[in-house]
Amino acid sequence: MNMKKYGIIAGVVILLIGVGLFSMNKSASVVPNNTAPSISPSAVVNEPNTVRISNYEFLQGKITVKKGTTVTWKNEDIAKHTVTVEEGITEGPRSEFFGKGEEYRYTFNTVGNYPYFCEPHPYMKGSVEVIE
Ligand SMILES: [Cu+2]
Repeated sequence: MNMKKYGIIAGVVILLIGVGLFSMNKSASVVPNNTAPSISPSAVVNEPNTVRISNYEFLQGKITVKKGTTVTWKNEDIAKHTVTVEEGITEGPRSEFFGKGEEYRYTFNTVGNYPYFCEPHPYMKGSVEVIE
């Protein structure tokens, strides 16, 4: 190798380092500077003994209430849902289909655990634990 070749190689290496540093700077400047607070779902204030149904989910999936408490399920989805107690449990919530903005209420008068699901979407599950 002669000195000219070394010079070209050195030039290419310097060029590559330069490109590398440039792209590093570029990616660093892409860091979002938008720090405006976004409203997270948990920021929504929940009424007591209320289960919100949103995005095919019982948001307060497990709740514990005292005997005699009326629980309200609020559907915020466009899809219609039900609140249906698991098979084999004689008491418990058994709603009709209810749609967006509609509610279903059930009063729990017996101590126990009440797992429930949504009839058209059985993967939607929740439970109410009723204590003395
Ligand atoms: Cu459903």
